[in-house]
Amino acid sequence: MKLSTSLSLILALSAPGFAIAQSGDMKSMDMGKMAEGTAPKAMRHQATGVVKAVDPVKGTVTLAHGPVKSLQWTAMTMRFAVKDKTLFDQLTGDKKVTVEFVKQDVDYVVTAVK
Ligand SMILES: [Cu+2]
Repeated sequence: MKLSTSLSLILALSAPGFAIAQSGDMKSMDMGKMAEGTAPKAMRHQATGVVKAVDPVKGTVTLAHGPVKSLQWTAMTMRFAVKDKTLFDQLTGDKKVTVEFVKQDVDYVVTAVK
């Protein structure tokens, strides 16, 4: 009797804890701030490269960038999404830039231009 009581107590205590951990994980996908510094998803990367093309309407920039160690990328030319339209002020053709970017779902999103 005593054993089954403590068992159900353990179950009752651990079940909600599990649910909280799960919803916390879900939230970190939307709220990058909460996961910042802990989850790889929220990690900021930096790349230096030359602006090859910009599409402010679609909100994308094509960069010929050098190696990105944090992602084990070699140099390549690729398209990034651009988080804020005001960043296009600094993203002009053939300009050499250093950008900060994060992975967001399947996209790499530029969050800052230096
Ligand atoms: Cu790349």
